[in-house]
Amino acid sequence: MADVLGKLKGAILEFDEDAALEAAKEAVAEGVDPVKAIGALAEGLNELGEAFEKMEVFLPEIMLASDAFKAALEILEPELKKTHKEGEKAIPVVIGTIQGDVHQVGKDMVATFLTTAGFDVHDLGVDVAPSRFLEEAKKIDAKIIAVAALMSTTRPVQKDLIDFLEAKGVRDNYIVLVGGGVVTQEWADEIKADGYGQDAIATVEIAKKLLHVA
Ligand code: B12
Repeated sequence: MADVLGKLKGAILEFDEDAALEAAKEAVAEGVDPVKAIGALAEGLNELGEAFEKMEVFLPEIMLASDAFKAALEILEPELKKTHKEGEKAIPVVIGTIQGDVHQVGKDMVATFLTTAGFDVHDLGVDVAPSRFLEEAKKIDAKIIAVAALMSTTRPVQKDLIDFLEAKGVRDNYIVLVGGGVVTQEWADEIKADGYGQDAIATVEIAKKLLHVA
């Protein structure tokens, strides 16, 4: 198993979509835990992020690696969903990456894990305006609004969303969860978010805890 996990991570580090697809198929064939397999992909992308910071790799390579990640995730998702328990009432969640920010991969991972855990996830994609979050939340009668921000320039827009909900008099109708690379528990506390998810698994746990369904 360690070998397949290494291949998944390696494929991302080499921004090789074909290799990522092969490794994902191998992981499925070998019955590797999909959570571990997706974790290996994420580890690769985060390591590449560190290399990007040191200017050892550049944006085009990061884009290729993200595409490889998404392609492999598609293969692994059905395996993850097999662990989903039927019969639970699906709690509606709206998720998206905040306005000005096009980072998608981590938010997609969170959406996948929440879906697998039995939530009814409505993914608004990336670059989502605060008003759009509220519009969708009202439409589907969401219990949770989950908002990603990956950059220090877009993190403040998470606060704008909370302020917007407050101004509209609907703040208490929703559990607001924040996450993404630049987000911390301190930031979540500062902007009075209801919860912070450090990663996809932690987000599922905090969502269930706040809904008292854990
Ligand atoms: C991949 C990537 C890109 C890809 C995104 C492709 C895509 N479709 O997603 C591309 C190449 C497009 C890109 C573009 C840019 N990027 Co970029 N990118 C990254 C990189 C390398 C990895 C992010 C990633 O996917 N990580 C893997 C996932 C699995 O991890 P994650 O996102 O953190 O998600 C986990 C948790 O955070 C959490 N989580 C995530 N979302 C949510 C949501 C909720 C609700 C919750 C509870 C939890 C949660 O769970 C996830 C799973 O465990 C990061 C480096 C880094 N260290 O983050 C830079 C990084 C985020 N990018 C950065 C920058 C600056 C940019 C650009 C401005 C670059 C440029 N000069 O053009 C543009 C931004 C354009 C824009 N307007 O948004 C900076 C931000 C710096 C800062 N602090 O502000 C970073 C940190 C790199 C750096 N050190 O300089 N980028």
